[in-house]
Amino acid sequence: MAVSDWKKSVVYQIYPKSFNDTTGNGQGDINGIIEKLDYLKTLGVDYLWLTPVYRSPMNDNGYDISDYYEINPDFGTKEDFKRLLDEAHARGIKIMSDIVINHTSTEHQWFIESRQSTDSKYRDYYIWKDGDGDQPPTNWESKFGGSAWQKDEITGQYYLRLFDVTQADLNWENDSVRQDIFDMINYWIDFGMDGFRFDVINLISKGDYKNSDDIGKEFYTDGPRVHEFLHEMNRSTFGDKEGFMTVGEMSSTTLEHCIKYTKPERQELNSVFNFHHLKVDYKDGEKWSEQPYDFLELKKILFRWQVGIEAGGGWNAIFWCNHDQPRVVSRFGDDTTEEARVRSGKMLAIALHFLQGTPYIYQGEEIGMTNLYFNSIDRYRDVESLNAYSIMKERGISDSQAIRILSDKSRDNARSPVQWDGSAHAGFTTGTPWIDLADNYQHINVEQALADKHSIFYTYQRLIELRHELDVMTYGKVVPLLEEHPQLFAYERQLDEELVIVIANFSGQMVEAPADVNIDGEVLINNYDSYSGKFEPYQAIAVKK
Ligand code: TEU
Repeated sequence: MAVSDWKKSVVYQIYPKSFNDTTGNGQGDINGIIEKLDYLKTLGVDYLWLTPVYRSPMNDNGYDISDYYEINPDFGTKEDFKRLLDEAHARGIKIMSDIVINHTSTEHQWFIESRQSTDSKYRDYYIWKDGDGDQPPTNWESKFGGSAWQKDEITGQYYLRLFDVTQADLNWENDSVRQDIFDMINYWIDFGMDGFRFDVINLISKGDYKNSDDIGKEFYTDGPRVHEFLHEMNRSTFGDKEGFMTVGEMSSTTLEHCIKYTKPERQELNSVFNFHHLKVDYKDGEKWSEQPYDFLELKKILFRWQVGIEAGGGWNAIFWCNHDQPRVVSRFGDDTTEEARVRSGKMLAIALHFLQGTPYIYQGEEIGMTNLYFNSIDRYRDVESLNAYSIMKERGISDSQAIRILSDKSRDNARSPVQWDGSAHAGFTTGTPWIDLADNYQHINVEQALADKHSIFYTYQRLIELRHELDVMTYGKVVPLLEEHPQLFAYERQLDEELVIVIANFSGQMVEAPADVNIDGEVLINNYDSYSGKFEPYQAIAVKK
């Protein structure tokens, strides 16, 4: 059942390169997505978000765009994309595309012209500065490691690149840059898109270019003109399109800013991703560390955002996984036995999907795909992981420790091919996949999941149905429960007379039911057949009072 209210929708994220290959070249393509639309319809999702499929040298797998108006031939053609839209729409599924406008590839025509001379018409499309003596203009660091400034030999100036050296930051202060971007967005709206995901959109407004005590974040995160720029973008592009879905990816943002980004009357965006809850396994803020996750901190952060966004009149996106994150069942669940994987996979789904905001499911999450446990650096493909590996080695971390850290944290964990069946390469390709698969595809795959009515897949399917049916899941107030409990994650949703209670045991042990929580009522979902009065390992239950 498709829903007309965007707030009741559930989004499924597709990483096309790893979704389904129809040509045998080892990389997924747009036709591969079309082939699986019936599967996605069975799951019941309302929107698909595709990570970038535009022309790109693929140094950052498409987040380095060299032509916003063309489709990367590795993925197919514009006609294929048009057919995807039509075929999806015929099934009541809408499509969101990814808009990457903080930076372009250095192979984009604007940058090629920009770097030629300080007089180029496009010079001011990017951020060029003189060095400080023989040092870069400031001490800012790239999010992918190294200085955030790259010296260019042609003019001797440096350009800013917050990500890879081949991803140059655009200069949003320039009116022509904004106009060209808005024209491009309007082109894709006219093409038939139903929504957009905006990449690192809270980094577009740079403030002062000064040395930082940190890596520079404070000068460009939620920068001085960001709300003005987003409002202008909204007014110049999608703002008046009824039901158009927009989500902004916000790097290191704050609750206060996210309320502003999403409060409808401010006319900026519909919803936001923030990542604070996914840093609970960073040691002192360092991603590339070995650190068990902090459960109490996870709850604290999620609830702070749940309650805060609602009180401020904003809107959240809720998610465990995306193409930049390790697999959640390996991270906050337990993939060490088949029983634990299935139980904890379902538990994580239930714990998340009753929260407030728009739920996102990342490809493969619905069948409980796991991390990859690659044992050598040659198996990694991701630019961030490869840079992190070199930096760890330079810092004297041993090879085995660096590999252990990557196997927990690398973005490649999310980027291996979707496991469709137990045949060669999990049915993803007839050729050689661009990245290795997890070894477990013979028993963890879509074919198996569909055949087993107790699989994780059917938990996701049921959760989507419930969200469509029960207003309380969308509009209910969130009331955190048992905030200090070391194993249970619990909350209520309340809407008028309706009350739903959700309790999830994040541990692999039996947990006594706390005296102050009563879960009598109509069981909406339970990942065990019954409830004994105690919570079984990874048990999760939602009841309606
Ligand atoms: O990611 C934004 C971002 O900040 C990432 O660096 C993320 O925090 C990191 O991968 C986690 O360690 C977006 C895209 O989702 C990502 O795939 C791109 O590489 C990045 O922007 C640059 O476009």
